[in-house]
Amino acid sequence: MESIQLSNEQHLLNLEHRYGAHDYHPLPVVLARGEGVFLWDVNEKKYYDFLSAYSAVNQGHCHPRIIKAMHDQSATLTLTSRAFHNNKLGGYLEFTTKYFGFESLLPMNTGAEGVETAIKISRKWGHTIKGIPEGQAQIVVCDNNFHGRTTTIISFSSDAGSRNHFGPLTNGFIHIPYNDTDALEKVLANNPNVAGFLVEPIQGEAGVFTPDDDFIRKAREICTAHNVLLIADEIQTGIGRTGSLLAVCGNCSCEAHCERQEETYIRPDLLILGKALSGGVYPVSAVLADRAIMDVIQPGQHGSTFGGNPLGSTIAMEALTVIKEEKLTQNARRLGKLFRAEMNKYIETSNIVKLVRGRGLLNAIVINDSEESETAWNICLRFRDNGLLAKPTHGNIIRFAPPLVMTEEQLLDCISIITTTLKEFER
Ligand code: IF1
Repeated sequence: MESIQLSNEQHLLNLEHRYGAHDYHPLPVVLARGEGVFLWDVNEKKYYDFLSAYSAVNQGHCHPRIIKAMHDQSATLTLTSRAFHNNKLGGYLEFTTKYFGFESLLPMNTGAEGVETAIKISRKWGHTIKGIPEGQAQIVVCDNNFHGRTTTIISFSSDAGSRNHFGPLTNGFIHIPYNDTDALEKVLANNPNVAGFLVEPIQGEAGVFTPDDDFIRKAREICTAHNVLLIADEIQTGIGRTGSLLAVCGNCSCEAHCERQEETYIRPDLLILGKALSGGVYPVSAVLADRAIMDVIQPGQHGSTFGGNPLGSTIAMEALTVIKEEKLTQNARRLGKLFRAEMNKYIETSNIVKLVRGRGLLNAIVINDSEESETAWNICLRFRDNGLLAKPTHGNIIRFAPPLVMTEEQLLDCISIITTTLKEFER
């Protein structure tokens, strides 16, 4: 039986290679089933998922409540387009705007569509409300950002691989170093045509760079002082991942699951959500803003075929309810502290890991080798052999982002797998 299963796995890999665009270099594993924090490959080998589909599966794979919501709605009505109203969108809009504390929501599908939507809203606000000369609106972005892969978004990417040969690039973006509010102040003080500042509260793809604790608060103050929109891309960091409902909440102390009773809550002008907004079950993204900003968009000026469909609306409401009712944000905060504490104990005696960093259950380790080395990749191959799936972000950095439903016992088991595997690479 073993030989037939192996050929099945190789057959599936061959199909991908032969018929698919080669736009990824996946870890060599073919997955067939997921439940909670676990994945199984085509040979029924079981793994802990330590990537969560890049933080889209915060609620765990195939969460029964979300699957039931999807199943029931998918047998009733999936899509009407926005040419007509449907009976789920209104409830979703009310539920989600109140959940995050904004007056309105523009529903889209992928994260990149959410970012593009926020760019369009900010530019139009700049031209029609702030009074920036038509076509001159600028948006400030950070070096080493990741906001998606459309041609406008890669126009302001620092990553040559994401940007090269895709020109002509979209103009209107000004780069500053990440975590540098002096640079932000300087640009905004000297350029009246800036409409917005687009920022990840923690830079995920760049290698889980956590900025200074007061970075977002200072950015909020500077944007307010210069009448510039603060645009928070929480597609990867949001919805409980960092131990706060939103990473812009910072290290607030409200254990009441971020009901934002804390004055520390830093409120962006535009909030972009995606990924775990649907629990990884269906593409759902959203841009939230108050009316004074959102209403620059009038009928016929923006939208999408699937945006706001009854199936996605239903799924997203259940996915958000699961986060709150199962207290997954608090779990992420508690287990994240445990993870970094245990990893730091190991690092004290390790010569293969330089450091661990992150917030909540969005963490990364930096491998003590050059960015060009294969060490991080080889470590992830051995993690796979030992029953845990993770993948390097850039070069020598490995991101660790398990589903937020993980238990302490499971996390300690994963830490054992991680440290035992890393010891194989000790010099
Ligand atoms: C890939 C990275 C992560 C995101 C933030 C917007 C988007 C993403 C902060 C766009 C998407 C995904 C895209 C996926 C891999 C993954 C990724 F490695 F690309 F950079 F997570 F870090 N803002 N991130 O993280 O959302 O359009 O994909 O729904 O493109 O390889 P999307």
